[in-house]
Amino acid sequence: MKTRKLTMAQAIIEFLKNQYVARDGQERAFVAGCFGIFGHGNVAGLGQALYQNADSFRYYFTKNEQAMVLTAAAFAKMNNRLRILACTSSIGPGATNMVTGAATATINRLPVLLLPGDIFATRLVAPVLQQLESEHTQDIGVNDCFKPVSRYWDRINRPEQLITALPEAMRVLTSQAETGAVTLGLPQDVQAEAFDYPVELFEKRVWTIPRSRADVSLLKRAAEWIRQSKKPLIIAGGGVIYSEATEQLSRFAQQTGIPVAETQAGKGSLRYDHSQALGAIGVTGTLGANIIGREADLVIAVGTRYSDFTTASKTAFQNPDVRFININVAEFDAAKHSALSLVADARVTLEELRKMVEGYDVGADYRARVDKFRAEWDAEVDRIYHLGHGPIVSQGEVIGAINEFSRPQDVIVCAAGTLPGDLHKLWRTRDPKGYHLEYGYSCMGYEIAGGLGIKMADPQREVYVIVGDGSYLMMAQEIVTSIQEGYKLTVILLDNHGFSSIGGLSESSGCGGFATEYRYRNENSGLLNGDYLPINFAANAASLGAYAIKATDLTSLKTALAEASECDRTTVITIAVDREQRVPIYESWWDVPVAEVSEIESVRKARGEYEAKKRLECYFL
Ligand SMILES: Cc1ncc(C[n+]2csc(CCOP(=O)(O)OP(=O)(O)O)c2C)c(N)n1
Ligand SMILES: [Mg+2]
Repeated sequence: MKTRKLTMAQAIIEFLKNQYVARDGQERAFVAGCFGIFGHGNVAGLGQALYQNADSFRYYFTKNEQAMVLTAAAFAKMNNRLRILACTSSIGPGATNMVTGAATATINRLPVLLLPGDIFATRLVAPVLQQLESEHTQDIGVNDCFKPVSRYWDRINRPEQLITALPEAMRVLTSQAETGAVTLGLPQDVQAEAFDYPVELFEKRVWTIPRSRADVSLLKRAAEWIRQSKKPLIIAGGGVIYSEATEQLSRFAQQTGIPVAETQAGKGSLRYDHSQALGAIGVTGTLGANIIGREADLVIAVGTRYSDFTTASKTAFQNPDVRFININVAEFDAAKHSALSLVADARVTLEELRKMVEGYDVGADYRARVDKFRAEWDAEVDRIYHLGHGPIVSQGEVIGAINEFSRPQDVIVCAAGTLPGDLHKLWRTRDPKGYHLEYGYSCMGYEIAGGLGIKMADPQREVYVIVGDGSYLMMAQEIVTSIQEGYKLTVILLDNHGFSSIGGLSESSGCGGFATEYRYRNENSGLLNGDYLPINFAANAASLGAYAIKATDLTSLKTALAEASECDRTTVITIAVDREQRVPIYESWWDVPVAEVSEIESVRKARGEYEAKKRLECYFL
């Protein structure tokens, strides 16, 4: 057997450089490089291997370990999961900082490869700096925290364990059904140990991404169900976009007349002005999608995991005879709602089904109804885009100004607060990759870190990061990395003195917006209801190296957007928005339990309303 003597860390990098994926005959290198922060747990091992490979495998110096995983997740999402970044950290806090990023990736079904350092396998020098000790075992450490948030987890206690671990890691990372965070804990001593690895481990390997077809008899039954349906609805999830099935979906919808509603991850599956596009569905859905969903006798869900925002906490589908057909690469998701499960790729399945239902049409009345909803929604978006609210502008107007300024191929990115809901309803998407919401984990701090990953994936597009003041305060430091690497972002920061979203939720559950505003502590009341804190966001962004602009109204916002598009480095535009001017909910509901007993009258009232809505939740057995 021919072998190559490498350290365990060198072997990992050598292996990663030679991994490729192919789909539809198109081949590409899978791992685009490695993000990291060095500490004693990785600098001499993996750090040495990265240093040695710096010309052929790019290393990026991030500023926070959680952020780098979010950047990697966004990069994978933008690449439709066909290209990833690895992330390395030291042991201890560097590693556990990545846990939130791992959860974000796994929940959103996005591949990231995490390489945290780990405690000494030899154990003699324990406890090493930052080691978690246990009285009952020496076989535990903080990297065990990654187990529930990883789709594959391993600890490489001997260098030769890589020979079986690395192919497993790749299998999961490239699996469209199983993908998520893959974590390999790398003990700091083993990273530096050499082994005679078989040369085959480092040969070019191409992982084919299949387009799996559905079971033929189930497909026939699905076609029958479609033919029998009078009020069908398609729900397009992220799987439509990952599978690059948007054209097939468009054809299917046009041919049959079946309207299409979109989840957060699925938004962009159709252009906003497509004849069958009803826009967003669920808690943050449009009126048309929510009414059609409520009455639907057949829901064809493509590539969605049916989050509570999509199902309006299981209240969205009220037709007692409603049936579900789920097209999904993951058996787990395909089985939800007792559906007819088509465990298959969206693109091939939509095309096969379309041919099988030729001649079927929803009928003129249903088509007309969809047209009417679409026209009404267009008018509603126009109304909100041009509300004329003052003196402080509304969030909807800011969204409108960005949408009207941006080019179709540009990307809007967001993750948490009131913005995701407003964007889901209002953003007019003109490109399948133009709308990037991390709404699986809704992780505050994803916005700027994620924006960086998007820009790295496709530098030709302008990336508009729209971020609340709360989320900005949680994690803005990747502005520095964006400037370091020359990946320009346009960040629009909406200042509403704290948490409009959770503040609103607090009010509607009877808690009066308690502790959701950035205010001084009031010495008399003892509460945080003094004056607003004087936070200067523009100065903060400028101090990180960004070009900062303070906009005060829509006119200055538009001028700032134009200025930002001319600027070659990351630009942060700040604008105050009226936290009380909210975009309405369009006949939907979200289950947030209200206290069953309370001394406060507003809570008791909220509980009464809560119980009435709760009764609408369905089991779909
Ligand atoms: C890391 C993290 N912590 C807490 C939350 C819960 N949460 C959701 S939205 C929100 C407030 C967001 O504030 P901001 O970004 O200013 O947006 P706004 O609500 O004002 O629109 C919080 C705390 C979260 N999603 N992520
Ligand atoms: Mg805010």
